[in-house]
Amino acid sequence: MKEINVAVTGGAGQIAYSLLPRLVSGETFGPDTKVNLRLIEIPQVVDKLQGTIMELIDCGFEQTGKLVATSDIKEGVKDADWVLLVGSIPRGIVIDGKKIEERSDLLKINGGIFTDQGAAIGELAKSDAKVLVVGNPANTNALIGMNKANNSSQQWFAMTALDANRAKAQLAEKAGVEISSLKNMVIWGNHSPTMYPDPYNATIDGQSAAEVINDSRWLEDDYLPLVQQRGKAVIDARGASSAASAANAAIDTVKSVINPTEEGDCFSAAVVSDGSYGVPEGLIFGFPLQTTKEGKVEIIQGIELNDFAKAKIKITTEELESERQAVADLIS
Ligand code: NAX
Repeated sequence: MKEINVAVTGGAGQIAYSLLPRLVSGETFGPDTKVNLRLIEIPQVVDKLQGTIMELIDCGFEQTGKLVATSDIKEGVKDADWVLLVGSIPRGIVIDGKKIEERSDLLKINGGIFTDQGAAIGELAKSDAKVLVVGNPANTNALIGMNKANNSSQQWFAMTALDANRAKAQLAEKAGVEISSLKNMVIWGNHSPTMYPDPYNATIDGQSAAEVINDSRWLEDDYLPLVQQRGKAVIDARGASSAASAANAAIDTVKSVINPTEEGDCFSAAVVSDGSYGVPEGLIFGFPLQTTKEGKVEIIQGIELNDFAKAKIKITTEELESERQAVADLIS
């Protein structure tokens, strides 16, 4: 069996609990790949990972390789093929007596984490390592990590697949079709309420989803906020943020990156902008992506954007620009 090394931060968190078994079960990397898993946590929590490791052993998957728990990011990411950066400091936490509510404070605090993690990945992970940032604010955390890694042969992604899955599910429900009829769902921009889930370029059985639904008022006034605020709606209902669906989206992203994209489809993730679609270079931005047969992940070109889309993309671009400004000292 082929062997790969996968590192996951936030290993004792909610998302990881759903994610980890699926990483080592053969489902994600295939039945012929043994997965050595490094679980990374903060020192206060790292001991708990022994319980997770026991459970993973008890699953009895033949694809499960060596399981390691560590609070040392360098040990965790050494020779990693994949690094899933799930851990981060949530909004609302109290640090030094101050409740962290402002996005700018959150950016700075998490920025500190992602500088160290990025530097370790750039130095020690494999030269062709793939890095998926899940921890919020995901795009700007990825921006910081990627800059500190300073290793252009590695590739960084921030997760927008959960938004894409939510966006597809809502369109399928409205149109009364199976979710499998939905293709080409693009989440443009930031993984935040400014994201633009694009119903005009999404297709239902090959036809524009917007045309099939034929209700622009619903699409623009109801659908967009529904997708953009879905994370909050889950928190309000469950009393905790999305975990199983977030883990599922992380698995979807990994599979999308390692398998060629079907003809006529795309997948959603945020990657570094090369200026495509007028997005400022260097931002980590949600684009339509495809993986070629040779295994290269590319931004799909030539998608038409109507005025509504352009206005929405402008808003999310401006937000990402202001986030970049807020962490300028961490990426210089
Ligand atoms: P939890 O609070 O359950 O778990 C986070 C874990 O990360 C904790 O165990 C914590 O100790 C650990 N951690 C914190 N700093 C760390 C560090 N420096 N190194 C290693 N581990 C560290 O959160 P969970 O529900 O698992 O969510 C994790 C992150 O995903 C949050 O930032 C959350 O906002 C984000 N999400 C991102 C989504 C996306 O689509 N991109 C959707 C779901 C989720 O909201």
